[in-house]
Amino acid sequence: MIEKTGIVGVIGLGYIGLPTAAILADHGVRTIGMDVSERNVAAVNNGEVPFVEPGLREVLERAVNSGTLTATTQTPTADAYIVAVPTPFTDTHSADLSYIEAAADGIATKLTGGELIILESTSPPGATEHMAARILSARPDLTAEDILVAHCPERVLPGKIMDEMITNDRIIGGLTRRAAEAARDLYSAFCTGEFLLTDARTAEMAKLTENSFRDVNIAFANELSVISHKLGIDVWELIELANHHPRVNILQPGPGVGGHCIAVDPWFIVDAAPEQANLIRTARQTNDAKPEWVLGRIEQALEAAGENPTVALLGLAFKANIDDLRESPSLRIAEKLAQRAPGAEILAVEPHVEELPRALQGFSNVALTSLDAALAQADVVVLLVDHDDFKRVAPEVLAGKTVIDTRGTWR
Ligand code: SAJ
Repeated sequence: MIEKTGIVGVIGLGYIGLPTAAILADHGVRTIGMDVSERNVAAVNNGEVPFVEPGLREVLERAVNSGTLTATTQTPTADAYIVAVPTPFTDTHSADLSYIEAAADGIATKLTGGELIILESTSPPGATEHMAARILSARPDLTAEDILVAHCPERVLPGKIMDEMITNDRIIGGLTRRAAEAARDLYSAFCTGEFLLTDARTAEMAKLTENSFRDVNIAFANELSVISHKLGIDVWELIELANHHPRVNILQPGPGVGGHCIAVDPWFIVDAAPEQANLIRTARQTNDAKPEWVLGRIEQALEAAGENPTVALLGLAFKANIDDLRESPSLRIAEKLAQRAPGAEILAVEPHVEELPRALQGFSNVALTSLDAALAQADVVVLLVDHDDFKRVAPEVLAGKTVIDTRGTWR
């Protein structure tokens, strides 16, 4: 990277881009964040975080107040760019690279030669090469040697981003060795983890592999839970026992897999190698089928409960102790139940949201209630998310009710 402006441009100020920009700036690097949303940009310039992430606000405020971080809706002129935009998947489960392409088009207009461009967005194999080719096709005056391009996938856990972004090891995949080294030098401004240099395709695949590993392991646990239910075995005891083996470490079953990472990323591998990725595809299908299996159990319980039963659904978020509803299996279960059981009164309990999520609005049989109110009225209680608030429910409160505990929280 050639030093001209001393500025790093972070493209996309979402769950990853904003913490990255704030941490870089907080470590003294002059940073300009770019986002297409004027509202987000205005919030950031006021030191406000447009989503929930512990510890981010303090760092952002410090960076904005010291003047090292500003936000804009225009691609800035910079020595280095970090692209952290969404890579959603299409209806056919292939990656939608349009946000990366838009970022590349914006960056291309600003280059003078010697810049470092890092793709952080989770991407299918080949996306970094695609981004570089797109930039160069917009700038025929530049050659591949004039820009340094690398893929450095983010691997931070929502809820722990501010710690993990600094302490996690970083995989750095350069299109060239020189690009990987330049990216390593940039991250060394704040990252205390180990730097693992490789090529861009391997780095892309490493990130997808980590999330697929988890998805396959959860699918195994979910399949075990369905088998155990059929055989009258407590799956949580079963897994606990098996995990005493020194080389066995099975994850936990649940109502399905949610969020924008583990429920999405394995499909990028399937899309890249459809003939070969059979286990990974089957794991995705197994986890995606779990909400329907839980629904079947709830429907059976409601039938047994008689006329106009009341059911409490505890938790709508995609996992414990967060407010994130993206790809949430619990929300999907609530929505389908609202459609399929119009005679039942559904009491949804989600302590981390203020109002009924949009997907559930418009159903006259669904209300958002407190935990106590739901437990007082329900004939059937379904635990969908293992929020700490739910762990404290006393067994006496559940006596006489049909309980479906999809997380093994009340065992
Ligand atoms: N889940 C289970 N059983 C388990 C563990 C998780 O059913 O034993 C479910 C959760 O309830 C949730 C889903 O899986 O619905 C995903 O939750 P998670 O905590 O496993 O992961 P995410 O999606 O919050 O974050 C993952 C992390 N990846 C890995 O741990 C390999 C994180 O480090 C990544 O940075 C993130 O994906 C990402 O952005 O890709």
